[in-house]
Amino acid sequence: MIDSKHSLFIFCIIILSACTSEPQQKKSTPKKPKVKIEVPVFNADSAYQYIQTQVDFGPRVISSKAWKNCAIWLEKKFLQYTPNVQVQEAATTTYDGKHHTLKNIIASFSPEKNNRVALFAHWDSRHIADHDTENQNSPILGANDGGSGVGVLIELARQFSKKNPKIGIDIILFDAEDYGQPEDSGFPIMQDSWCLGSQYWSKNPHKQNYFARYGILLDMVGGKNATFRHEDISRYFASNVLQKVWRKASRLGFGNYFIFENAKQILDDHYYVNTIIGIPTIDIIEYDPATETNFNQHWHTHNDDMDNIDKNTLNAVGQTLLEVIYTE
Ligand code: AHN
Ligand code: ZN
Repeated sequence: MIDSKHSLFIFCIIILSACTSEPQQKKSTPKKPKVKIEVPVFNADSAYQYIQTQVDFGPRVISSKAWKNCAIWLEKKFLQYTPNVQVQEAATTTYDGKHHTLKNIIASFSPEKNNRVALFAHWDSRHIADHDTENQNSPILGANDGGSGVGVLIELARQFSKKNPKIGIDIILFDAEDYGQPEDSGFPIMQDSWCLGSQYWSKNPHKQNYFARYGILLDMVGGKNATFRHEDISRYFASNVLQKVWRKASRLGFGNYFIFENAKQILDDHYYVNTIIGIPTIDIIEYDPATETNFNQHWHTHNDDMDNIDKNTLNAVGQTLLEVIYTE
């Protein structure tokens, strides 16, 4: 029999030995070895330079000299990173009754894969400065509006060529997004006057039976202190993609750019991609609830130049996209 005095003694011995003995080996169930995914580092300097090159051509208005030269440069640039580059051409008529041949520029990575994501931007710039107080009838440089999305996507193409993502990617640069009919144009109202390149591509994708799991459109992603919100068309068609992208952004510390707030609907290329070809697509677009236009004060003015481009914003968007793509 062990009396109470002895049992206390034994208890103390056990406690003491527990305290002094070597730390016991943790018994843990064997885990799957976690493969750390290496996500490349976005280079905002290179994205910035790609915007500069576009702006140096001048305003990229359909059929202009600058537009032609920029198209050649974009095609050549993508060919440095993938052999699968297509320039899709189509006849189009703008609201002012002019006839043009638009060019959508498409770069594909791992075209044989079925698991694909599409990345979009528009590469044209607006033919007028209808929100400026001066020279409203001359075209704008569109460093942010047009140039920034393209600059980020070229840098992504460079990254894909260095390290192939697991999924297939298509980068699609739409033409004639920004040739929309202004107020008081004097021409009869034309429906669907914006986004001519994306309307054409959505009806005639570059590949038969083309499909992607989801799409991400970049529009005005280079402005200083830009904020991006959950735009309403994106929310309706692709709220899971919004969640995925915004969560990645905040985990990377870009929560000051990617705000978890809803925003009004914006008619942009993603509208036609969602409604015509049915690829769930979001728009990452600068949105300021406090301004009249909901964009920044340079929007559709001659101040949309390189002074308006901030590498920190390019980095927030570019690094977030790399994180999304390389963790798929
Ligand atoms: C309209 O203003 C109709 N849509 C905004 C889409 C846009 C214009 N993005 C760039 N420029
Ligand atoms: Zn525009």
